[in-house]
Amino acid sequence: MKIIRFTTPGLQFPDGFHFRLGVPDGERVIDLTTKDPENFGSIAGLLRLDEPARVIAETAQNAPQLPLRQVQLEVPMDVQEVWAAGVTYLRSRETRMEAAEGGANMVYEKVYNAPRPELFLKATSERCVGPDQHVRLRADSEWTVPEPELALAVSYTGAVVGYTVANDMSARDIEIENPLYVSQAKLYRGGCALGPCILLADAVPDPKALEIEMRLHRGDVLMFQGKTSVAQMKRSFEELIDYLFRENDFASGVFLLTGTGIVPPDNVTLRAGDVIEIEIPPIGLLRNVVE
Ligand code: DO4
Ligand code: MG
Repeated sequence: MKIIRFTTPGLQFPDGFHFRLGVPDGERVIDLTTKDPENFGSIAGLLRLDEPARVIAETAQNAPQLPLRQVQLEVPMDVQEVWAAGVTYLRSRETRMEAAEGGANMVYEKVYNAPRPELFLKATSERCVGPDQHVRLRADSEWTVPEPELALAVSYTGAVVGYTVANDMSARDIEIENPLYVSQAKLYRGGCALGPCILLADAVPDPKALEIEMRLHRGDVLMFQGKTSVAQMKRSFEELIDYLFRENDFASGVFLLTGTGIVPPDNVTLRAGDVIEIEIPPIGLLRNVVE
Protein backbone atom coordinates (compact mmCIF):
# COMPACT_ATOMS: atom_id res chain seq x y z
CA MET A 1 0.00 0.00 0.00
CA LYS A 2 1.20 3.51 -0.85
CA ILE A 3 0.68 6.54 1.35
CA ILE A 4 0.74 9.99 -0.23
CA ARG A 5 0.86 13.41 1.44
CA PHE A 6 -1.13 15.90 -0.55
CA THR A 7 -2.84 19.26 -0.77
CA THR A 8 -6.05 20.06 -2.67
CA PRO A 9 -5.59 23.42 -4.43
CA GLY A 10 -8.84 25.37 -4.46
CA LEU A 11 -10.58 22.96 -2.10
CA GLN A 12 -10.75 23.51 1.66
CA PHE A 13 -11.77 21.03 4.31
CA PRO A 14 -13.75 21.95 7.44
CA ASP A 15 -11.17 20.16 9.62
CA GLY A 16 -8.58 22.78 8.63
CA PHE A 17 -5.84 20.29 7.65
CA HIS A 18 -3.91 21.78 4.74
CA PHE A 19 -1.68 18.73 4.25
CA ARG A 20 -3.52 15.41 4.15
CA LEU A 21 -2.56 11.73 3.97
CA GLY A 22 -4.22 9.33 1.60
CA VAL A 23 -4.03 6.04 -0.24
CA PRO A 24 -4.13 6.27 -4.05
CA ASP A 25 -6.65 3.87 -5.54
CA GLY A 26 -6.89 4.07 -9.33
CA GLU A 27 -8.33 7.46 -10.26
CA ARG A 28 -9.25 8.20 -6.64
CA VAL A 29 -7.51 8.89 -3.34
CA ILE A 30 -8.80 7.50 -0.05
CA ASP A 31 -8.66 10.38 2.44
CA LEU A 32 -7.24 8.96 5.68
CA THR A 33 -7.04 12.37 7.35
CA THR A 34 -10.80 12.97 7.29
CA LYS A 35 -11.48 9.53 8.73
CA ASP A 36 -8.81 9.57 11.47
CA PRO A 37 -7.15 12.98 11.90
CA GLU A 38 -5.32 11.93 15.05
CA ASN A 39 -3.28 9.18 13.39
CA PHE A 40 -3.31 10.51 9.82
CA GLY A 41 -3.20 14.27 10.29
CA SER A 42 0.56 14.12 9.75
CA ILE A 43 3.44 11.84 8.80
CA ALA A 44 4.48 12.11 12.46
CA GLY A 45 1.16 10.41 13.36
CA LEU A 46 1.82 7.65 10.83
CA LEU A 47 5.36 7.07 12.15
CA ARG A 48 4.01 6.77 15.70
CA LEU A 49 1.78 3.79 14.81
CA ASP A 50 2.93 0.37 16.01
CA GLU A 51 1.02 -1.52 13.29
CA PRO A 52 0.64 0.96 10.43
CA ALA A 53 -0.50 -1.51 7.76
CA ARG A 54 -3.32 -2.87 9.89
CA VAL A 55 -4.50 0.57 11.09
CA ILE A 56 -4.38 1.97 7.54
CA ALA A 57 -6.36 -0.97 6.12
CA GLU A 58 -9.03 -0.50 8.82
CA THR A 59 -9.12 3.29 8.41
CA ALA A 60 -9.37 3.06 4.62
CA GLN A 61 -12.64 1.11 4.87
CA ASN A 62 -15.57 3.50 4.28
CA ALA A 63 -13.25 6.52 4.30
CA PRO A 64 -14.20 9.42 2.00
CA GLN A 65 -12.53 9.57 -1.40
CA LEU A 66 -11.34 12.34 -3.69
CA PRO A 67 -10.69 12.37 -7.42
CA LEU A 68 -6.95 12.01 -8.04
CA ARG A 69 -7.00 15.06 -10.34
CA GLN A 70 -7.89 17.32 -7.38
CA VAL A 71 -4.81 16.24 -5.51
CA GLN A 72 -1.33 17.77 -5.58
CA LEU A 73 1.44 15.54 -4.27
CA GLU A 74 3.62 17.01 -1.52
CA VAL A 75 6.85 15.85 0.07
CA PRO A 76 5.90 12.77 2.17
CA MET A 77 7.43 14.07 5.42
CA ASP A 78 6.73 16.88 7.88
CA VAL A 79 8.62 17.47 11.13
CA GLN A 80 11.13 14.62 10.80
CA GLU A 81 14.86 15.06 10.46
CA VAL A 82 16.38 13.47 7.38
CA TRP A 83 19.63 11.61 8.00
CA ALA A 84 21.85 9.94 5.44
CA ALA A 85 24.31 7.08 5.39
CA GLY A 86 27.39 7.45 3.20
CA VAL A 87 29.87 5.17 1.45
CA THR A 88 27.58 2.16 1.72
CA TYR A 89 28.16 1.11 -1.92
CA LEU A 90 31.51 0.24 -3.50
CA ARG A 91 30.77 2.74 -6.27
CA SER A 92 30.55 5.59 -3.77
CA ARG A 93 33.73 4.49 -2.01
CA GLU A 94 35.71 4.24 -5.27
CA THR A 95 34.54 7.61 -6.60
CA ARG A 96 35.27 9.38 -3.38
CA MET A 97 38.70 7.73 -2.98
CA GLU A 98 39.68 8.77 -6.52
CA ALA A 99 38.54 12.34 -6.01
CA ALA A 100 39.83 12.96 -2.49
CA GLU A 101 42.80 15.31 -2.16
CA GLY A 102 45.80 15.24 0.18
CA GLY A 103 45.50 11.71 1.53
CA ALA A 104 41.84 12.10 2.50
CA ASN A 105 41.04 9.00 0.40
CA MET A 106 41.80 6.75 3.38
CA VAL A 107 38.79 8.22 5.22
CA TYR A 108 36.47 6.59 2.68
CA GLU A 109 38.33 3.28 2.66
CA LYS A 110 38.23 3.14 6.45
CA VAL A 111 34.54 4.02 6.81
CA TYR A 112 33.53 1.51 4.13
CA ASN A 113 35.11 -1.28 6.18
CA ALA A 114 34.49 -0.01 9.71
CA PRO A 115 31.69 -1.38 11.91
CA ARG A 116 30.38 2.19 12.49
CA PRO A 117 28.82 3.64 9.34
CA GLU A 118 29.03 7.23 8.14
CA LEU A 119 25.81 8.97 9.20
CA PHE A 120 25.11 12.66 8.77
CA LEU A 121 22.18 15.04 9.15
CA LYS A 122 21.04 15.58 5.57
CA ALA A 123 18.01 17.86 5.83
CA THR A 124 15.17 19.25 7.86
CA SER A 125 11.63 19.74 6.56
CA GLU A 126 12.22 23.30 5.37
CA ARG A 127 15.17 22.10 3.26
CA CYS A 128 13.25 19.25 1.57
CA VAL A 129 11.24 19.37 -1.62
CA GLY A 130 8.67 16.95 -2.97
CA PRO A 131 7.74 15.54 -6.38
CA ASP A 132 7.87 18.06 -9.24
CA GLN A 133 9.27 20.77 -6.99
CA HIS A 134 12.63 22.47 -7.59
CA VAL A 135 15.88 21.22 -6.14
CA ARG A 136 18.59 23.86 -5.82
CA LEU A 137 22.26 24.32 -6.53
CA ARG A 138 24.42 26.16 -3.99
CA ALA A 139 25.64 29.51 -5.29
CA ASP A 140 29.15 28.68 -3.99
CA SER A 141 29.39 25.35 -5.86
CA GLU A 142 30.28 24.78 -9.50
CA TRP A 143 29.93 21.02 -9.47
CA THR A 144 26.76 19.57 -7.99
CA VAL A 145 25.31 16.14 -8.73
CA PRO A 146 22.22 14.25 -7.62
CA GLU A 147 22.61 11.07 -5.58
CA PRO A 148 19.69 8.67 -6.10
CA GLU A 149 19.01 6.74 -2.93
CA LEU A 150 16.46 4.49 -1.27
CA ALA A 151 15.11 6.23 1.84
CA LEU A 152 13.68 4.47 4.87
CA ALA A 153 10.72 5.95 6.74
CA VAL A 154 11.51 4.86 10.28
CA SER A 155 9.11 4.88 13.24
CA TYR A 156 9.84 6.26 16.71
CA THR A 157 10.81 2.71 17.80
CA GLY A 158 13.28 2.21 14.94
CA ALA A 159 11.00 0.03 12.79
CA VAL A 160 11.01 0.47 9.01
CA VAL A 161 7.47 1.66 8.25
CA GLY A 162 8.09 2.12 4.55
CA TYR A 163 10.28 3.28 1.70
CA THR A 164 10.51 6.34 -0.46
CA VAL A 165 12.79 7.66 -3.20
CA ALA A 166 15.41 10.27 -2.30
CA ASN A 167 17.85 12.61 -3.96
CA ASP A 168 20.86 13.46 -1.80
CA MET A 169 22.01 16.53 -3.78
CA SER A 170 25.75 16.89 -3.30
CA ALA A 171 28.13 19.77 -4.02
CA ARG A 172 31.03 17.55 -5.08
CA ASP A 173 33.60 20.36 -5.30
CA ILE A 174 32.97 21.42 -1.70
CA GLU A 175 33.03 17.82 -0.47
CA ILE A 176 36.26 17.05 -2.33
CA GLU A 177 38.06 20.12 -1.02
CA ASN A 178 37.90 18.67 2.49
CA PRO A 179 35.85 15.76 3.92
CA LEU A 180 35.06 17.97 6.91
CA TYR A 181 33.02 20.15 4.55
CA VAL A 182 30.56 17.30 3.97
CA SER A 183 27.72 19.03 5.87
CA GLN A 184 28.08 22.16 3.74
CA ALA A 185 28.18 20.04 0.57
CA LYS A 186 25.03 18.22 1.54
CA LEU A 187 22.76 20.23 3.82
CA TYR A 188 21.29 23.35 2.27
CA ARG A 189 17.98 24.89 1.13
CA GLY A 190 16.42 22.72 -1.60
CA GLY A 191 19.24 20.16 -1.28
CA CYS A 192 17.06 17.11 -0.64
CA ALA A 193 14.08 15.67 -2.53
CA LEU A 194 11.79 12.90 -1.31
CA GLY A 195 8.74 11.23 -2.84
CA PRO A 196 6.44 10.50 -4.52
CA CYS A 197 4.95 8.35 -1.71
CA ILE A 198 5.77 6.07 1.16
CA LEU A 199 5.38 2.45 0.13
CA LEU A 200 4.61 0.45 3.26
CA ALA A 201 7.28 -2.08 4.24
CA ASP A 202 4.80 -5.01 4.05
CA ALA A 203 4.54 -4.45 0.30
CA VAL A 204 8.28 -5.05 -0.16
CA PRO A 205 9.14 -8.59 0.92
CA ASP A 206 12.73 -8.31 -0.34
CA PRO A 207 13.98 -4.70 -0.26
CA LYS A 208 17.48 -5.79 -1.36
CA ALA A 209 15.93 -6.72 -4.72
CA LEU A 210 14.84 -3.13 -5.36
CA GLU A 211 16.45 -1.49 -8.38
CA ILE A 212 17.32 2.20 -8.52
CA GLU A 213 17.55 4.06 -11.81
CA MET A 214 18.48 7.68 -12.46
CA ARG A 215 18.09 9.70 -15.66
CA LEU A 216 19.34 13.26 -16.15
CA HIS A 217 17.81 15.30 -18.98
CA ARG A 218 19.01 18.61 -20.40
CA GLY A 219 16.38 19.78 -22.85
CA ASP A 220 15.83 16.86 -25.22
CA VAL A 221 19.18 15.25 -24.41
CA LEU A 222 19.51 12.33 -22.03
CA MET A 223 22.76 13.44 -20.32
CA PHE A 224 23.18 10.47 -18.05
CA GLN A 225 21.48 7.22 -17.18
CA GLY A 226 22.57 4.82 -14.47
CA LYS A 227 21.18 1.84 -12.62
CA THR A 228 22.01 -0.12 -9.49
CA SER A 229 20.39 -2.55 -7.10
CA VAL A 230 19.99 -2.28 -3.33
CA ALA A 231 21.64 -5.73 -3.24
CA GLN A 232 24.92 -3.89 -3.96
CA MET A 233 24.69 -2.12 -0.62
CA LYS A 234 27.30 -3.31 1.86
CA ARG A 235 25.36 -2.66 5.05
CA SER A 236 21.98 -3.81 6.35
CA PHE A 237 19.17 -1.39 7.18
CA GLU A 238 19.21 -2.78 10.72
CA GLU A 239 22.81 -1.77 11.37
CA LEU A 240 22.26 1.74 9.97
CA ILE A 241 19.17 2.21 12.15
CA ASP A 242 20.95 0.74 15.16
CA TYR A 243 23.72 3.36 14.90
CA LEU A 244 21.28 6.17 14.10
CA PHE A 245 19.23 5.48 17.23
CA ARG A 246 22.28 5.31 19.53
CA GLU A 247 21.89 8.24 21.95
CA ASN A 248 19.20 9.82 19.73
CA ASP A 249 15.42 9.82 20.05
CA PHE A 250 13.09 10.46 17.13
CA ALA A 251 9.66 10.90 18.72
CA SER A 252 8.07 11.78 15.35
CA GLY A 253 10.07 9.25 13.34
CA VAL A 254 12.98 9.91 11.03
CA PHE A 255 13.96 9.44 7.37
CA LEU A 256 17.22 7.68 6.59
CA LEU A 257 18.83 7.79 3.15
CA THR A 258 20.83 4.62 2.57
CA GLY A 259 23.63 5.88 0.31
CA THR A 260 24.28 6.05 -3.39
CA GLY A 261 25.44 3.36 -5.77
CA ILE A 262 25.15 5.57 -8.86
CA VAL A 263 27.65 8.35 -9.49
CA PRO A 264 27.66 10.25 -12.80
CA PRO A 265 31.07 10.78 -14.46
CA ASP A 266 33.09 13.82 -13.36
CA ASN A 267 32.14 15.86 -16.44
CA VAL A 268 28.46 15.85 -15.42
CA THR A 269 27.33 18.81 -13.37
CA LEU A 270 23.79 20.03 -12.91
CA ARG A 271 22.53 23.30 -14.38
CA ALA A 272 19.30 25.23 -13.93
CA GLY A 273 16.53 23.63 -15.99
CA ASP A 274 17.96 20.10 -15.87
CA VAL A 275 15.43 17.40 -15.06
CA ILE A 276 16.35 14.65 -12.60
CA GLU A 277 14.33 11.43 -12.65
CA ILE A 278 14.93 8.82 -9.99
CA GLU A 279 12.85 5.69 -10.20
CA ILE A 280 12.58 2.79 -7.76
CA PRO A 281 9.79 0.43 -8.85
CA PRO A 282 7.39 -0.28 -7.22
CA ILE A 283 7.74 2.88 -5.07
CA GLY A 284 7.56 5.19 -8.06
CA LEU A 285 9.24 8.04 -9.87
CA LEU A 286 10.67 11.13 -8.19
CA ARG A 287 11.04 13.92 -10.74
CA ASN A 288 12.53 17.31 -9.98
CA VAL A 289 13.72 20.24 -12.03
CA VAL A 290 16.86 22.13 -11.02
CA GLU A 291 16.12 25.76 -10.13
O1 DO4 B 1 31.05 10.82 2.52
C1 DO4 B 1 30.35 11.48 1.87
C2 DO4 B 1 28.93 11.25 1.53
C3 DO4 B 1 28.67 9.90 0.93
C4 DO4 B 1 27.29 9.76 0.41
O2 DO4 B 1 26.45 10.63 0.48
C5 DO4 B 1 26.91 8.50 -0.26
O3 DO4 B 1 27.72 7.57 -0.34
O4 DO4 B 1 25.75 8.40 -0.69
MG1 MG C 1 24.54 10.15 -0.58
